[in-house]
Amino acid sequence: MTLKRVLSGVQPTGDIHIGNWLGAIRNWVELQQTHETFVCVVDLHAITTPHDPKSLYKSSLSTAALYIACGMDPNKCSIFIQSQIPAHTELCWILNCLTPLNWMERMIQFKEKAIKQGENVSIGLLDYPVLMAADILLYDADLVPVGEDQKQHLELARDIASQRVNSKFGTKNNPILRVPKPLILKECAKVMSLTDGTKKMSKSDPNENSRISLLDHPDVISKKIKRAKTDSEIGLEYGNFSRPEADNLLSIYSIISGLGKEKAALNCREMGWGTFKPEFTDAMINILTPIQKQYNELMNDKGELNRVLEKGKNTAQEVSHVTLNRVKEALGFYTSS
Ligand code: AQP
Repeated sequence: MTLKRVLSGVQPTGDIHIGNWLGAIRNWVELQQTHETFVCVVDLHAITTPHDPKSLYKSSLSTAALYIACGMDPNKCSIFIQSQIPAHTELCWILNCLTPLNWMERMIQFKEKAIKQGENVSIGLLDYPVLMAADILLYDADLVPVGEDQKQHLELARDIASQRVNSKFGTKNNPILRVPKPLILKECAKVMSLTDGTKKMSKSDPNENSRISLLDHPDVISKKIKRAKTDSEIGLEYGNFSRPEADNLLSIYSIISGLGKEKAALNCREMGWGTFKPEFTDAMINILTPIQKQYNELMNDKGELNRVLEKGKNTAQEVSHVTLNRVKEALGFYTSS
């Protein structure tokens, strides 16, 4: 029996934070046991906003090392750097020519990021979701584990595959592209900022205190949690819209403490913030310490990391080549045998 495929990735645009981890990477670790899993460092996406070449290089390796440190096993999955596989940009161009412009102008993330960039907004930023569609469709992914913020982009990838490629160039019994499904966790699908519980935790937030990065030193973690926004009520609870910080911190705590949703709620029902915050800090440091240890080992042995990325690249190349050729043949491109 062939295993179902999974594809996902994170942009090397800064330090990976607990939102990226709880909303996406945590999911991959489970899925690699039962699925053929491809995880990439989406560096081509990282240049859709202004970037520094030195940081991109460092962050690409560091992101791959963090995947492994978070539990991705190179013997069970393929880990690779997106820009090493030219098929991503080639399929992106083909899909660009099939995707209506007004589909792209509706994308919420584009609108939000474009406002921040003003006059300098690039075509690449508008095109980001088509490149993301190419990333996914190249690997015939059945499932794409992402955070809530990427749901709209996933829907776009599904529409491009079904309405713009399969229905125009394929047949019902012989579709050209597999139509992927999003996999969004119920818990922590959208981790919110520590300084504003109504805003998504994000790498690009200029306020460092808004996020906990996976590589933050314990002292920094402790300081950020001390400064995290709270309210004047006693006891933490889920789902009270007037208390977004309580919902956010309790949701994170339920996972990092290992207690689960109900037990965490029961334990913290009557807890004041002064008792909760030190417990939250301990749980966070406990869960991040082994990740940081393995990350440091990998970064001190780049040979091993390079071997993993080379192996991932080879597998990704083989798989993506097959899909790209299938698309090109269906669209009438000359392909030598
Ligand atoms: N706050 C979040 N909660 C849950 N999941 C999240 N993800 C991102 N932020 C949260 C998920 O992490 C994966 C990788 O995201 P990305 O790096 O490709 O881009 P992003 O969604 O734009 O993440 P950031 O941190 O907000 O980066 P910047 O600030 O650079 O844009 C995705 O699966 C995403 O859903």
